[in-house]
This record gives sequence, C-alpha cells and structure tokens, in this order.
Amino acid sequence: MTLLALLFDVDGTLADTERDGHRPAFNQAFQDAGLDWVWDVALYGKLLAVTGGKERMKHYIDHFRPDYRKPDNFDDLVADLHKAKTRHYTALAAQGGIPMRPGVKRVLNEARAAGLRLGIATTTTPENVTVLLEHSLGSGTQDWFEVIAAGDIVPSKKPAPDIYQYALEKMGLNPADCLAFEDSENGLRSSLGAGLKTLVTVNDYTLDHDFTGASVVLSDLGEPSASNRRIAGVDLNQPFVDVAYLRALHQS
Ligand code: XBP
Ligand code: MG
Repeated sequence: MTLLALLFDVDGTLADTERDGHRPAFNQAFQDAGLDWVWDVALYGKLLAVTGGKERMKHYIDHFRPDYRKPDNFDDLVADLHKAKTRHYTALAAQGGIPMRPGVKRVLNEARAAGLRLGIATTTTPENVTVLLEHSLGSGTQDWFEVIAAGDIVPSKKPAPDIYQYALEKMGLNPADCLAFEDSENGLRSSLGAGLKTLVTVNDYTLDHDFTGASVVLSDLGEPSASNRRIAGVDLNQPFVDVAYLRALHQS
C-alpha cells in the first residue's frame, strides 16, 4: 500500500476559522437583517454539532429559539442570510485575517515536493475555501489541490461520507491509498465512512470530541521548532508531522 494522496478538511483543520471567522460573519449577517440572533463563543460551540451554515441556522431556530415565529418564506430568509454571511466571511478572509494552523503550509509544501496528490473535502461554501487559500496560504495555492469538494455539491454534508467519496471519485483514487486530515467528530465520521485512515488535529471547539477510529489525534501538525502533542493513537515518536511521518502512519 503506497500513500498517493492527502485529503484535507478546511474549517478547524487548515485554519481556525470557526470562532473568529464564521461566527462573527453569521452575527454580522443577523445584525444587518435586524434580527436579535446573537451567537456567542459558547453557543456557537453547541451549534457546530450541525455542519453547514444554512443547516446550522435552521437548527438554531428549531432548538434554541422557541419564541421565534418562522415566516412563510423562512427557507428564502435563511438562504439570503447565508449569502450575506458568506460576503462577510470572504471579506474577512481576504484581509488575510485567518492564519493557517501550525505546520500546515510546511506539510503541504513537503507533500507537493514528494509528489503526493492533494484534495479538499469540506462542508463550507466553495468561495470561502478559495479566498482563504489565496490570502492565508498564498497566491495561486488553490491550484495545489486537484479537487476542492465543498458545500452543496453533495446532498448530505458531514458526518455523511459523501463529500470524501466525491473527492475520491473525482481524483480516481482508492481510499486505501490516501490519508484524511480532520479536526472534528463529524469530520472524522465522514472520512472513516469513506474508508479513509484519518489524522486528527484538535482545536478548542473539538478537544472533547469522540475521536474513536482516528489513526492518531494530535494537538496540531507541529513544526521542527515547535513540537506538537500526541493526544491519542499510534505513537511514531516524532515531534512534528512530515511526509515520512505520514507514510509511516499510513502503513501503521
Ligand atoms: C465546516 C462547517 C461549515 C462552516 C460554515 O465543517 O460546518 O458549516 O462552519 O460554512 P467541516 P458555511 O470542517 O467539518 O467541513 O456557512 O459556508 O456552510
Ligand atoms: Mg472541520
């Protein structure tokens, strides 16, 4: 079994986008529309149980706002709010305000140099990904990824395996020849469901998620100058992730 490709989640994995990116963008859209919907840091953590921004807004109304009377055109309202939210998010990302997580840029560069193929499988809106890559990873970096599988391109979002299966199919790859990178339980259920060995890097929102089935759970990818921490899974006795580490993890 040779490692041929790496498939990456975006939100929480490539960058810490949720708390200071998506969350304020939702709040700004709600405020623009004159709604009294306010998602603080703690509430947003609960809402992250549901992937997809439109799905998350509906979940919020159904489970947290029994007082709210839905208008007849509620689905249209949610769609409009989501468009506004995407404008706010992409404006923020275009300022380069959302940095890549430790080790991400280095591992991507090393993987490219080693001839590994790269893809993306995310539930977020496609333009969120391209703007983030362009401004936080670097100009032209979206071309590093053969496929950017994102958003409503599949009917069922994570934890369903559909988005990973879509990416694998577009790249003509067998799951056994790939590794997935995730940060959340929903993401892990999705990647495992598609048959992918998965490396998890946690963040503040996902620390206490159930990562049963992950090959390894790490604090982050680490850097040669800044070791990461292994939280669970196989111990390869290496203080940061590089291509040799990924090949060994894939074999393990
Ligand atoms: C990401 C998501 C997305 C983003 C918001 O999950 O759940 O909904 O929070 O993006 P994952 P949109 O990292 O598992 O892919 O508002 O564009 O949906
Ligand atoms: Mg994620």
